[in-house]
Amino acid sequence: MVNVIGLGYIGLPTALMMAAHGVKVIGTDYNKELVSTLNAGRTTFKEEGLDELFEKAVELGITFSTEYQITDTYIVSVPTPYDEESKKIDAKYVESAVSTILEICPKGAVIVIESTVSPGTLDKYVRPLMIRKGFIIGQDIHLVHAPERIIPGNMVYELLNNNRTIGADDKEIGERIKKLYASFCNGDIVVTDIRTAEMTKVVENTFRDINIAYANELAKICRSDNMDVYEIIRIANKHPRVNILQPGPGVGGHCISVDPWFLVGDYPGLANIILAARKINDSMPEFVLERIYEIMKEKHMTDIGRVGFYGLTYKEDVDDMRESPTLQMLESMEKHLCGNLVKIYDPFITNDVVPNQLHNLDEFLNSVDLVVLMVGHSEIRQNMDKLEGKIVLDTRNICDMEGVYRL
Ligand code: SAJ
Repeated sequence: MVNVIGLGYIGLPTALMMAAHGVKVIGTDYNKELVSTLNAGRTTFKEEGLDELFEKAVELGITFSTEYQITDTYIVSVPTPYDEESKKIDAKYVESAVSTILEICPKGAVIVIESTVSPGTLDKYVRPLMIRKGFIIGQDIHLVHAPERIIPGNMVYELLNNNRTIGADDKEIGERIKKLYASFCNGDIVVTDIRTAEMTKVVENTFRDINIAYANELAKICRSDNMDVYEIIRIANKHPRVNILQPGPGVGGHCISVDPWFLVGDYPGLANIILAARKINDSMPEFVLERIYEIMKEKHMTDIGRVGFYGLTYKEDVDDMRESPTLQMLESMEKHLCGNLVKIYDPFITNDVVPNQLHNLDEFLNSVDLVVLMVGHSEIRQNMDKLEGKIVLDTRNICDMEGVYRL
């Protein structure tokens, strides 16, 4: 039996996927409300294919609890934030999960850490916990790192098909855990050591952050000299070895905007491109605000209350708002005392989280003159005609209406 600890954006789909493929799984989370929602037969966030997977997993016997279970395999999938000041990982959730497991686990149990961690975290924070409690690692307890790689918006497909990395001290244990993941994963599963697995995961997300930063920097350069960045990227990408990503209003989500900081925090002075990329991506919400003020001036608009932000989530067709560029813009506007004036709408956010949030697309559009497209949800892509007659700032390059403003 596998006890999955942490039933968030990664832990829940992973637990369901294993259960749907015949593994006996109990999912544990300290959040009572979340556990009772799952036990009442409802998923806790929206994701393509998740409800179907949930049904299958429940049919095959998955259960959810707030209690840790006595079993031989644990998968830990808890948040790993970074400390804003030191830029280093804050491993408190991993430490607390591992400590609780150590209270109850039988001799020889395997603890698999799925959460993304900075290189060296398991050595620095997890092993000492085990040693302090008198466990002999490799005998009484085994440690594995199996970082997740699934992308929100396509999680179910990617769980089934992505290649994976498993880091273990002991090859035999690594192979055992590989077998567990192979119960559902069709991709290649590479077994390596823990340190390499930790570093590889962070390096992957950093690669994407740097590439997005390049696109964002190009957007700024092209804007300064009145060139069309999208056309330039489109043509450049016809080169067989060029694949530039898309500029946008900033990098949100809890992965790409966080993980590169681990390298900056741990290798100050060495992580130079990485730091520059982070700064460029973090500057994008402010760049969008500047574009808004420029457009308002050009259109002789004086009432910020007639500006509307379409999209609160960090990217399209997900309901996750963590590190969302829209929230960052609102925060910055609050400092200038106008953050509570703009209208906001997002079809994926049904509860009120910010002032002036509307819950209907037509009502939202009727209440504004300038629409800032912050997120390219399918809803707006399918309703572009509703933007006719509006001034539009399209930060995602999804609207081909005449006269639309872009980054
Ligand atoms: N973005 C752009 N331009 C682009 C691509 C993305 O501005 O061309 C923005 C998005 O709008 C979003 C942010 O970047 O705000 C990040 O989105 P994403 O779709 O690139 O990635 P995430 O954060 O949803 O998921 C990433 C993935 N990592 C990589 O692709 C290397 C995923 O595979 C990881 O599992 C996930 O991080 C994670 O949990 O670590």
